[in-house]
Amino acid sequence: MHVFVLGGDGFCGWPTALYLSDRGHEVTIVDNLSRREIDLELEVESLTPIRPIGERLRVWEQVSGRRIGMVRLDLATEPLRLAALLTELQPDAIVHFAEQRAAPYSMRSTASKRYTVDNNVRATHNLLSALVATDSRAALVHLGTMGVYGYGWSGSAPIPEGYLSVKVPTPEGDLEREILHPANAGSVYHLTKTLDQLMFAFYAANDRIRITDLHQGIVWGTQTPQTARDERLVNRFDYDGDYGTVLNRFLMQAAIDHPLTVHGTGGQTRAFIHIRDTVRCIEIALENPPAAGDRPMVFNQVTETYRVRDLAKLVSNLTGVNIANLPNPRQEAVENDLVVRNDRFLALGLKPTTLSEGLLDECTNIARRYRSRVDPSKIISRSVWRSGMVTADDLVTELPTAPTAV
Ligand code: NAD
Ligand code: USQ
Repeated sequence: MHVFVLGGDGFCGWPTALYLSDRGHEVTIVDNLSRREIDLELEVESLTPIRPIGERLRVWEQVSGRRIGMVRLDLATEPLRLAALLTELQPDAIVHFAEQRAAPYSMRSTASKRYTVDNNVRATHNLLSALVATDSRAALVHLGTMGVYGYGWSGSAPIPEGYLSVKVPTPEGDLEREILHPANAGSVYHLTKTLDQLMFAFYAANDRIRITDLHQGIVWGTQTPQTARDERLVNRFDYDGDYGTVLNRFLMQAAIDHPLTVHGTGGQTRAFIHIRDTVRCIEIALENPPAAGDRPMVFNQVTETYRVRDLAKLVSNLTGVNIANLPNPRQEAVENDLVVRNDRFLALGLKPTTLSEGLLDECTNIARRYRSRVDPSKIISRSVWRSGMVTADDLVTELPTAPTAV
């Protein structure tokens, strides 16, 4: 297949592009490199030293003998270029990662709220309308999020894969219907993903576009077999208070002996998936598109659920680092249960990579290796959901010296 990977320079997109290329697909990355610009704005860098995209692609060609195309294009503001690209290259499939994906960044300021909505909603709609305008036959796989369902809305009832069976009372008796699961966004970022869902429902019904929406949990880990082939192919590792996600942050914090930054009591339960499973799930989704005319197919792209405080205990027990309970900068349920169905990926052959000491170690080792790149002043999350919410002071102001090797 010729696959477009939109957002292919990012944390999930880069390893996916390499994996698909390694599996023999022709891959074209489309990315406006906005994520690298946000690093500059936040004055923070990936813990791992990611190389410029041109160098990444040259190295991949050297080590694999396979070429990946790259088009620098803003999906949100360049719909005509996008349409021209679809006409010229006629992709068989498109994987859409290209959105502003950090909930804290989306709540940081009025400008970042507007940017997140403008970027994400326009990118998705420009893509859908360009597919129609160019009569493209490409199947679309989009990265959505578990956060569209919200946390705690259905108590301990398992969250279905996208659609909920309901009974609609009518004078003639109940009508059985399947509706999109009610949207319960917990941030402006998550809100954009719920809007994406409505656009998908419309374009699948009206224009018969084949759409798969992957409701992904929090991705952890950093390397895949492909990104590990050469240091210059290393994947991103975000650790800062806006873009760093909880488990990777804990692993990085353990590597520099920084107390683990649990928000509140850590009673929040979330769904997780390792980056190696992310790339495999994308492949499975590409191989199993819905038929034209079908409603969007939804998969829950998760392998495990954990409570934040249990993750902190696990990392603390493994590494001896302390746990700090900090004021929570987010407006979210203090405690929630989470049971998620993921039968579809399992049925299609996913063998889940579960959280194991080995993998936690591998990730902590990467964090240890690049520990000198950590800026401790970027660790505490300071983007608050409502003005006036209290945030913690820095727990560490200087990077502790590295333990001497024996
Ligand atoms: P990322 O920020 O690392 O990568 C996103 C990429 O998209 C970046 O390279 C960025 O430059 C590009 N991009 C953004 N807006 C664009 C635009 N308008 N035009 C062209 N390119 C644009 O994010 P990620 O962690 O790789 O996440 C990828 C997708 O997966 C996102 O849609 C995110 O919502 C979803 N997701 C991520 C996680 C996670 O834990 N990282 C979990 C669930 C879902
Ligand atoms: N948390 C802490 N301490 C930290 C960081 C986070 O306790 O140092 C808590 C947060 O308060 C939250 C939970 O951990 O309750 C998860 O936070 P996160 O930053 O790891 O994840 P989240 O904001 O939900 O966003 C991430 C990705 C996003 C994706 C989402 C999947 O950035 O792109 O959509 O995970 S999901 O959570 O399933 O919606």
